[in-house]
Amino acid sequence: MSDLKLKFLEVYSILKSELLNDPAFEFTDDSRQWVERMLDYNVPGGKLNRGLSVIDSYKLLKEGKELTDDEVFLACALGWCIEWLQAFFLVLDDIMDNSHTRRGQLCWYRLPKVGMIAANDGILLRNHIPRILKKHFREKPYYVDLLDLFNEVEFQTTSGQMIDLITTLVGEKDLSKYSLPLHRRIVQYKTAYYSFYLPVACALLMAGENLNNHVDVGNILVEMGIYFQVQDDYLDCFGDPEVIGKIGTDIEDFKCSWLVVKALELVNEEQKKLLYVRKDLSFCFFISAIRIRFAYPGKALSQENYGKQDPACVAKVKELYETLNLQDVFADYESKSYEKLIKFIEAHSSTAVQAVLKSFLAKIYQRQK
Ligand code: DMA
Ligand code: MG
Ligand code: MG
Ligand code: MG
Repeated sequence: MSDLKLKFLEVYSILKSELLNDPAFEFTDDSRQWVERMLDYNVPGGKLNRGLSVIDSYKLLKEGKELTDDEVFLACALGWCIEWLQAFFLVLDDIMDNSHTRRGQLCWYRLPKVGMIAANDGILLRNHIPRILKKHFREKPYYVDLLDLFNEVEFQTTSGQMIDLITTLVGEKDLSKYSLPLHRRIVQYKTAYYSFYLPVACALLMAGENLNNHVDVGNILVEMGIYFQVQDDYLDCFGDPEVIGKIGTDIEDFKCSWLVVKALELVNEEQKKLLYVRKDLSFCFFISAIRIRFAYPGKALSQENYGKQDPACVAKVKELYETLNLQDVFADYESKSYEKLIKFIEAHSSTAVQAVLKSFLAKIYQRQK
């Protein structure tokens, strides 16, 4: 493990112990144990890319100047605030997406002792962030900006999650509204701001910068975040669960995934029917289905496969994705996105900023997890 990662994990232990001894709450042994177990289960087990990015970015912005111990600690603490934010979103996202595993273990809410206590644990994780910020940043000139930044990004992410969820509403299941612009809107809000813009914005604030002067950096980071979520959508279906640490649920959940959007662009009428049956036809379909039901009792009623829990339906959708060569379509998207992002980055005036952005892109290009 790199020294930086060791240092980062050391700071996790310090922040955790501060939270477990927060004088604003009278902990009992039971409650302290619960929170400790909940934190260890949900906060540090990921790739830590977002958290570590704060320190990397801050270093690059300081252009080679050695960081003081205090600066390293503060950059780590901000990195952990992002990891806490991520843990908060993931604990709740897994409930809402009916997911099974996360980071190679059962989702927190799936543990028999936890269940819906996970909903409150998610809120608690979110509440830890301002407590960390207050303890370590209250006296900093950028404290208010930091609070505001976390609030803004949390609002954007929650709004993204909202549109991710309401596009799948049962009763209105209709794939014809799924398109690239809708997909882009969802992933920009639910993923890009907190995963890409936030770490760099934290580093910029620490370096004394005004975020209003860095809108261009933000735009590039948002583009990168969109590319990152397309990868996530791809890996949901084509990734190895052993490697990504989670089992995909996008097909079952009727998600507006990049894959289904691409599939809809490429299907013929026959193949489209494998995914869904159009709403305005569904009454006719319903009548004929009843006829079929009478004629052939026991026969399946529907040929729709997208958005169904049945593993046989999921397999049909995956089969269609393979017939349509979506792996190749994705590989093409991936290399084109890379080229486009490199061009954006190289157009930026600051070489320090270019270095930050290029190091980010290198970390995610062709990722398998
Ligand atoms: C997740 O989107 C977004 C947030 C804000 C957690 P997702 O449900 O595709 O993520 P995952 O595939 O990790 O469940
Ligand atoms: Mg999810
Ligand atoms: Mg989700
Ligand atoms: Mg996903």
